[in-house]
Amino acid sequence: MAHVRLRKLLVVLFLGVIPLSAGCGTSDAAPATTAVKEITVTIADGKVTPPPGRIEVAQGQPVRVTVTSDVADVAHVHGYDKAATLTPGTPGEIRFIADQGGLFEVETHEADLQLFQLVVR
Ligand SMILES: [Cu+2]
Repeated sequence: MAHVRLRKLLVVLFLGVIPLSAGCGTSDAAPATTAVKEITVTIADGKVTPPPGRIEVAQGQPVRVTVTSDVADVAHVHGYDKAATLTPGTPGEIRFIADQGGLFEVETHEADLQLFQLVVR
């Protein structure tokens, strides 16, 4: 008797898992609880605003980095290896899901400025 019940329970659990894993393929249908972390940085006269510091996000959280520079440059998120070409005065955008934990430098390659450090935990 106990065996039969356990098997039924396992079947129910197994079926219950399927809809969750099927939803993983669509990255733009993020769960409603996972708000996009918006990070906005401005570069003017070689200065970064807000001043570079650590910005924490939750692992799995979608991140959108918007960088506006007064000179042409490339913004780069290390580890995730995502980059955006910056045209003077036009915001460049980098979007990704913070799915790897750790500390990642975000910088520009021409002016070699650190924009911030992304902490994913
Ligand atoms: Cu880089």
